[in-house]
Amino acid sequence: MSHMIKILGRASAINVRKVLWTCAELGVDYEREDWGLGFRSPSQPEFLALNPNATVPVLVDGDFTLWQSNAICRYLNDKFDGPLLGDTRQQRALIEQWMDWQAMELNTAWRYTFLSKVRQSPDFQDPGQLQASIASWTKLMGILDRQLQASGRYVLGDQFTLADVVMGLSVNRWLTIPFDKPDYSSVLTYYELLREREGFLTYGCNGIA
Ligand SMILES: N[C@@H](CCC(=O)N[C@@H](CS)C(=O)NCC(=O)O)C(=O)O
Repeated sequence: MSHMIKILGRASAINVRKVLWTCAELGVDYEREDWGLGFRSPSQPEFLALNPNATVPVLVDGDFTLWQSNAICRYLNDKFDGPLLGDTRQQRALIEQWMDWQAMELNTAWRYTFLSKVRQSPDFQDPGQLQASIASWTKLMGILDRQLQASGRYVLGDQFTLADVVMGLSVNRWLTIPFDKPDYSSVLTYYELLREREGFLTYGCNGIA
């Protein structure tokens, strides 16, 4: 019997929005349950049984469960034979390279700044650590700016891929948190390009968490 994919996670969360945007690009129907900040706690045993990290999103596809937003996006593209992971093994490897970079390098860099300036968490108000976070985030966005300048359109050229879904959310975060930033003109052009996509307007450039 066919069943509908279920996505667990509040729609305001940056990592949930990657998955919702991916579904929009692929035309996939799903049910969504609100879990996380302001909703049911992911620390409840029922949720921990699905994701021991107590984070959103989680995908449930029948008796199959998956966590880690980027892995979920790739799974959805594969399951629905989507066009978002390139046509060749090497294209896919490069898309995954940028997705991993986003998850590991970029996310790590902005975390302190986000918790300090957006969440205003008292535990993240050390000026030195804030400066270090801003400096490493800025350096990485410079790498992205140069990549976009070289590729000329999307992260990997003319084709929109999952690298753009995860990067689009990151660029939105970069632009929405106020502090002195270099004028990365290719990043700004890229943001305007993404804003031509319905899925980005709906899921990519809203919310802050
Ligand atoms: N690397 C994980 C990170 C997941 C994560 O940190 N999710 C945040 C929301 S973006 C979360 O669950 N926060 C706790 C909450 O909302 O209660 C992924 O990409 O799925």
